[in-house]
Amino acid sequence: AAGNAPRVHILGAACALGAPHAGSAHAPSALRSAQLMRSLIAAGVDAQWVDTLHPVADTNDAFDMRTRLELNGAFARTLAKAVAALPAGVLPFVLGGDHAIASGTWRGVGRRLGHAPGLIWIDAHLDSHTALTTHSGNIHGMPLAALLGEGDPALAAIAGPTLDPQRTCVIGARAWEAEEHALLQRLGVRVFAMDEVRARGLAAVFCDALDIVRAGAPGFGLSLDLDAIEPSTLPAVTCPEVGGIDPAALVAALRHLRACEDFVALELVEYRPDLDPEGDSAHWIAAFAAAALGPRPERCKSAMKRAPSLCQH
Ligand code: 6HN
Ligand code: MN
Ligand code: MN
Ligand code: MN
Repeated sequence: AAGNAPRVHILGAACALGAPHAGSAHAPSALRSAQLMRSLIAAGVDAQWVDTLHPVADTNDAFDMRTRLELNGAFARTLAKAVAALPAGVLPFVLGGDHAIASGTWRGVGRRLGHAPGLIWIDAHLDSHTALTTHSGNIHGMPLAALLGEGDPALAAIAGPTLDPQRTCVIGARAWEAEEHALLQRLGVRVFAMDEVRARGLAAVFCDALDIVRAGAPGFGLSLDLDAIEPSTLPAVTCPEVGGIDPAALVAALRHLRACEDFVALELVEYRPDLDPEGDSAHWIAAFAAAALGPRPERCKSAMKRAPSLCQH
């Protein structure tokens, strides 16, 4: 691989205990044997699959809220520890699983940095319920609130820094309940809803998002919930919502991350291989990962630290 390519360590998080369907638990094994690794290596990414973590149970069907919180919290704690233990200098790429795993991933990333990372959360949803406001009872609707320190301690008090709402933003939201929207507003998290993405274009919104998450402290990450993408092109997700992000536009936006030396971790969640018999969704997943993780462009090295330079060409 090229000398300026980040070293990527992939961790599978084979947990669907936060979702109403168990299919996303099989995403790591499906993607590992599909074109993901080949496509990363072809893109010049120095990627190594380190481990795949498994939860103690396969489905959340039978569990009450207390048990769901404890089981998802236990998995997230294990994941946070595994992320924190990766060697210094590598870029963690966490592959879910449903989005509840994020409540562990970003605590672990914060432990590596020694402070809260900035975080771009690309999602059709806001994932900002607590156990007291949830309508569905599904834990994958809660991880962003938990990372911001809100809700039950089983999810919200995992070891590691709490996110700074001023350095957190959501892109692509189009389906939420009032309580979770009110929480993000109260905390001051910027939400680039799908209407705004459509009106201004993803590139412009993504540049604004980079400015938000890169301000104030070094180190930011991206959590990509695949249900943010338009489901007629990427249908293999647990909670599809019509009117999503164009996948080609997302590939173009993600390429900007290559020029950011302070981009420190990637998470990709909610893929359901059981809904993807032809591998069409897996093809897009490989394209997103290669776009975000590919080698840095040599000629841009001197401008790497300057976010505005990304947005003015
Ligand atoms: N996800 N707001 C809904 C709920 O069940 O609380 C949807 C959550 C979806 C979560 O896709 O990561
Ligand atoms: Mn989500
Ligand atoms: Mn979602
Ligand atoms: Mn640009």
